[in-house]
Amino acid sequence: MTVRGKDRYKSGVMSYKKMGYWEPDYTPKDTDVICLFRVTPQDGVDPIEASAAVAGESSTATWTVVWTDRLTAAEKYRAKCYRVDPVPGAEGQYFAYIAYDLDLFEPGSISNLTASVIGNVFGFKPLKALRLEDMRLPVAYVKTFKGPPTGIVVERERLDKFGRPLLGATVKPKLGLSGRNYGRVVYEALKGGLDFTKDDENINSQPFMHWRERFLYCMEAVNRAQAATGEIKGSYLNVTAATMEDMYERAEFAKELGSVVVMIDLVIGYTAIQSMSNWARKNDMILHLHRAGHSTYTRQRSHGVSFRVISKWMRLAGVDHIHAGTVVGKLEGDPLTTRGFYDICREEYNPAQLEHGIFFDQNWASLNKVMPVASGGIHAGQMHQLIQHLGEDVVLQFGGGTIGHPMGIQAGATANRVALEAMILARNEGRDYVSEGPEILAKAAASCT
Ligand code: CAP
Ligand code: MG
Repeated sequence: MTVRGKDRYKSGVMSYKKMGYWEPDYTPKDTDVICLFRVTPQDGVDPIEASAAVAGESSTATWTVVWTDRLTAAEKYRAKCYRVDPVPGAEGQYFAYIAYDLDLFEPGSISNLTASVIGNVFGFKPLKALRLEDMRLPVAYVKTFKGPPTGIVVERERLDKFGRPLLGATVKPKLGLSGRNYGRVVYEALKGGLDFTKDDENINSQPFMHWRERFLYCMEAVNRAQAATGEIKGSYLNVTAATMEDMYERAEFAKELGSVVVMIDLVIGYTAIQSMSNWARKNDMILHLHRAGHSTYTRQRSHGVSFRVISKWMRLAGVDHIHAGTVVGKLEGDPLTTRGFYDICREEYNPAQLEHGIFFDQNWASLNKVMPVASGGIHAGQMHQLIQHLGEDVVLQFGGGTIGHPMGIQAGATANRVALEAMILARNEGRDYVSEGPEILAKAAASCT
């Protein structure tokens, strides 16, 4: 009888356990990369066999034993699943801990890392679903990456802005404005009190506004707003394009015009992100990353990749800003899990902290810190909650919440700045700014009219 597909794993004809990918006595070395997967095996498939299969297929194995295994140090190169626990409260799901020897990965390459750990396992037949929940990156591996080119400390120094979150706005509507009208939005928002304006994820070079027009009008607006306010201002110029050559050309032009920041979208891919990070480092530029597309694989609880893992990859790859959620606002996000994302961006060391979704201690080995960015349906009326949940080292970005203000764009920007400063003052005075928030905001609003 021929045993096919997932039945091979049920029947024991095929066993990754027997091939050596299940090692319950293994103690991970300090230099091992560790992945925590949430495994949902097909009905009837042994969870340990399913987890061993993930270890096998994400390292050295294929569906059958091959003669050439004997020509390698197979023992060392096999990933080792060393622990499988049922997920509390989620029937049929298991947490599988898998350790990978450091030599399985090219130093300093997110593309290489991901081609292994999320390479082919997500479509594997014996699994109903698979999610990469967290990773422990050993210091030896962290040290092979350059990390954020600027970092939070130097960004604040360059901008001369301290002691409060930074404020931004995404220009709206996302698409359709001409260069001149786009520049007007940028000027009003910056003059009204914001630190940054931002191109949206999908604005590149369209017939209604080519990229050079956008850059020229934005930088004219930045320069005028700087002159009018005496503050340093920036506009994230999105250099996302079809090719690296185009992206470099756009980034060079942004630099020539005096911009302090350029922006890329996550959809450009890991290699492109690392290349742009190198460019930003050489050119003293802040690199803003918009996480466009992430929810296609981060949102489902049982399948895909957690955003905490993407945040770790992006700190290694080297971005200075990353969109990391808001808790309040129009997009989904739980306060404790979001806090975990922010901790990954901003701490030197993350202790394992299950309530924030962090499973492993993580030493960042002095890599610069990433400034998290909150955006998505937020507005000045939530300022107390935003500071409570997201802290001080964050960019709060109000697109609709600036440009949709009933009294105009400049008034919207001023409302955000006044609300922020009132709340920071209350916090610094030791007041309970969260419970007094609405009252503080009402007084601040009255002072504007
Ligand atoms: C926000 C936004 C941002 C998302 C990104 C939008 O606009 O411009 O791209 O917030 O989400 O297109 O929805 P508003 P995230 O400020 O007007 O809501 O930061 O979660 O990646
Ligand atoms: Mg957007």
